[in-house]
Amino acid sequence: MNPFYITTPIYYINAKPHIGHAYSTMVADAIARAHRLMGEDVYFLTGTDEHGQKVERAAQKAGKAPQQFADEVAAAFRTMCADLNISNSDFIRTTEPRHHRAAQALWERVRASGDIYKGDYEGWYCTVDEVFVPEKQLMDGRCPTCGGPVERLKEESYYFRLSKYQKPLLDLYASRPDFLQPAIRMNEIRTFVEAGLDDLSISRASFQWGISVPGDPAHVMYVWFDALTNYLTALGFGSEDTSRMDRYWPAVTHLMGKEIIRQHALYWPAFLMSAQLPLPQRIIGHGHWMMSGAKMSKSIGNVARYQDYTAAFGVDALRYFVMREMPLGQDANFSDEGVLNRYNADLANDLGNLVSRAMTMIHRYCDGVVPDARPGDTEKPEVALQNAIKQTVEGATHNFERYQISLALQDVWALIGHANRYVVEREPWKLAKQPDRRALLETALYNLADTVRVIAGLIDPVMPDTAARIRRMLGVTPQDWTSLREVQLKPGTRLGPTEPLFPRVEKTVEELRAMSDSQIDSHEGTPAAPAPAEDTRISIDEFMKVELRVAKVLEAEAVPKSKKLLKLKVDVGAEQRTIVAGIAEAYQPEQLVGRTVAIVFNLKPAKLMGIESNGMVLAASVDGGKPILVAFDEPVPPGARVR
Ligand code: ME8
Repeated sequence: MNPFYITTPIYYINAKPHIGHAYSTMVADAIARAHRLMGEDVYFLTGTDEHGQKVERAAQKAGKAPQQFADEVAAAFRTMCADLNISNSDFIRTTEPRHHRAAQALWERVRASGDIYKGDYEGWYCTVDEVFVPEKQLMDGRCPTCGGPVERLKEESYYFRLSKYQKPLLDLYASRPDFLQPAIRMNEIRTFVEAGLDDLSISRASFQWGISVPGDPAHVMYVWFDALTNYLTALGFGSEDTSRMDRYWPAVTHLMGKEIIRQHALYWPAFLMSAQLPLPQRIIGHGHWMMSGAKMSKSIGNVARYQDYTAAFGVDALRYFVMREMPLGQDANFSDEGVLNRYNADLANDLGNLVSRAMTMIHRYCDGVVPDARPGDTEKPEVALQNAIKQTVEGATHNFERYQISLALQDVWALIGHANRYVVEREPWKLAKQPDRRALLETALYNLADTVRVIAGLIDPVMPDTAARIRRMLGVTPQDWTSLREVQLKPGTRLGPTEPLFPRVEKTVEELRAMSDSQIDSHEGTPAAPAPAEDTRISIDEFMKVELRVAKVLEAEAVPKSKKLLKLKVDVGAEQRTIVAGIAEAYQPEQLVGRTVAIVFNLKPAKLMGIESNGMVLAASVDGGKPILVAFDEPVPPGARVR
């Protein structure tokens, strides 16, 4: 079996995990699971990065000793892995003795190569990113990466001869163009290295929370030297047992957010070259989840918590959303509307309906036993479906190999769409009423069941629990991808009991938010350090992007089966619109007709309970109370801008 080693970044423990950390971990998990299905011997590492000034300060703020603080927050990351069904082989913490040994062993090897010397560092440091920032890179006196404040350092420091590795690094990038993906990142890093490299300060003497420099305990290692080594520690580097090192190094894929590519694609290979160790096979930098127009970040505090989404939609739905929504390398927007829409459209409608139809009809028309495909197989719709299955297996597995999970899911959803259309085309419920067409009915149901089997196999890395549930309903066991197409469903297989996969969520985004607000407290096991006070105010330009306008309610009616929603027809001056508002508990429809309200005019349309809503009515929300509509002091004509 081919060895395949996949890593996530190890996360800083200055605050609890958010969707960004959950994302990298879920993607790495899907990649690990896909490679297991490809028949490879997978080792999958994640963990926590626990040293450095940022963590030391967060612990101080929380009034705790760093180790105690680290233990508490690291536990939240470990819990995240369990919560999200992550199949990691190991969870590494940089405060563990095995890691101290490994980092010191790497330091010794680098020193033995003559690449470490002592000097004085004077310059700027960003504690949020734990990076030294050259004066010329400052932006308005702040960190160019996170925009946070930098501080002046003047201390004795050990240096790594990074400058010596400029040429070897450029040779590496030239000889292995797929070393770093996507390609755009490779271009950036190459340009950066071409501009020349300064030696890198790799120790700090002004604080304590780190791994001591061998032979000089007044210094702790620069946290990135320490952190990057974790990828070797987990394989037993620096210990007696080198079996995992021999097996999995360097068959490694390092996955991370694009903001830490420099450390991985530049520092890390340079350290490894110096230590005379083989270089990683591949580095993949993914994009950022944005929220409210900025990168979701614990330092800024604009974060979404994975727990709110797994509670409302389930773990697999969150895994599906993030992996479908963010194409490799690109940024994507995280929004409640996005999650809700994808859940109802892709999971409840497309996938859920297909599986439920296939199962229900086999139970109903064939006593719950998979029928045999009969003559009729050669008819056009059957051939087209067979071809679609073949293409999807090839396309999706190829996309998984290229780490293009979003594209792989698109492939699978195209097949789901095809199968749903096949049902409509064959109309098995009509065939069931015509005994002379029994053979075609059985063929259609066999084909559907077999398509569902393939779909379960292909979604397995992203939605392992759903795949297992579908297999239980189908009465089959897991299959390697190598046999997914050749080994088909056996006629005569007895189905298991049918269960609903993704019941539609009929709640509005506002209702879901209200639910998650009330749950937040129960998730706060150990208190995280408060995020450093950052300026989250927006500029007038940003505010002006939101078009608030006056509207007059022309009609109002209750939305059937919803306690909270009202459907409004409003006059906004130049046009009339339908808006669905979550105010039914506070207002009767007849109270609203003729009333003037304020709305968000340029909101993208959203479907609520099947009704397209074009805008949002503004209301005050008081904790635990009902919404109170915004009103105007004097009559204002519909369409007037509010600013
Ligand atoms: O950088 N969108 O740790 P960290 C997508 N300890 N991914 C995000 C994200 C977002 N908005 N925010 C965070 C560190 N991530 C170092 C790493 S590795 C040897 C040391 C994910 O806690 C993404 O993977 O700041 C990003 O690279 C990582 O969390 C940063 O986590």
